[in-house]
Amino acid sequence: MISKRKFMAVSTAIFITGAAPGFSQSTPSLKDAFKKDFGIGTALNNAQIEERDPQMTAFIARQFNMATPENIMKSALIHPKWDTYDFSMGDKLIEFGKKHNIKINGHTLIWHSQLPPFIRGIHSQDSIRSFFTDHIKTVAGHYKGKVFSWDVVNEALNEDGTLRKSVFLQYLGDNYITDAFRLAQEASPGTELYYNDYNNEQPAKRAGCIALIKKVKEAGVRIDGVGIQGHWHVGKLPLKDIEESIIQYAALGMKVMITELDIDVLPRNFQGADVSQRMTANEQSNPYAAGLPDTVQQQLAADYEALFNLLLKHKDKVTRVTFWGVNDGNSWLNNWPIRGRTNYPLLFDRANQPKPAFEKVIAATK
Ligand code: 9MR
Repeated sequence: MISKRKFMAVSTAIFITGAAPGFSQSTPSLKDAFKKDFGIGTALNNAQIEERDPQMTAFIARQFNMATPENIMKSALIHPKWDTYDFSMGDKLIEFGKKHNIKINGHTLIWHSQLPPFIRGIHSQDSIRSFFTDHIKTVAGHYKGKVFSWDVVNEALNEDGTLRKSVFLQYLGDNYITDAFRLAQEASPGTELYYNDYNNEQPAKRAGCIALIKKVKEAGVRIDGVGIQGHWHVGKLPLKDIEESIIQYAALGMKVMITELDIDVLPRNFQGADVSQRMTANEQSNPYAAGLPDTVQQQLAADYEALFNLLLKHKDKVTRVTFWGVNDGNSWLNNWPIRGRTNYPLLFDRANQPKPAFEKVIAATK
């Protein structure tokens, strides 16, 4: 018989090598470790929502208590034609959430990107207004009482804090954000309503975000929280800006969330997550295809540790931290801003084994 001490030694060795099959059974659970602090979420892709791999399903259910659909609720997919909505995948996600005790954050009602193709043929204010109103009423109405929260408006700001010249701003004017929150509230009164963006921890964009929140509130319309997406780069986490933003957003009565967390380890010449921005591949652009060097692995772990220490310091204001993908293999950063690279931005490797960053994040709770 194996003694308890020996068992601990063996499992610690396995933890370090991360090689044992089935090891995930003894991996600590993020959602449990942070139970008293904030919710722990992940983005889910189609295969995960459809439970194509039972081990993946069990892993998700063990690690996370909140989830955001990575793509399936975006307007291009859920509202493919003027009069046609497709709720099939979204409904599966709701079932997934119920079955595994995972709260769903709807993503997203109003976004300038991933719009249905028919929008390009519309050039009248009335038609854009009808699309906007029907879309919010129908989608938020369909998921009334089923999603915990909505990212009502996503990425409406430019880097300098001004409003992005989206189709909505162009045709509906600068009250469209307030209108979106009002419509969402009417269609789904019990649901938390958020504004979500990347780089909105940066001072200029943060100021724009604060102005946006104030404008909605001053119109007497409900807004419950703000999502800082958190697409950051290894060795360059803007911790001071993040802290300042948490404090300032919370001072407006907002719940603060990190909604799409990942830490890019590959070369990049700009910050943020504008999906229309791309880079051209060259010989240096995919340096870690054969594995992540230990120095970068340790830097990634140190970044995650510092970030979670900061988030725990402000756990009275931070309500959720959502990773943008379950494991490194799922991450959009393998294909953006250059397709087909090998990135390592999350806490679990391609086999769902915990990385050193995971250990640091769990240790931060102790
Ligand atoms: O991760 C998503 C990726 O699969 C899509 O191709 C991409 C295209 O729109 O959107 C990604 O998710 C984005 C999120 O919806 C909003 N913030 C930035 C995210 C990363 O681009």
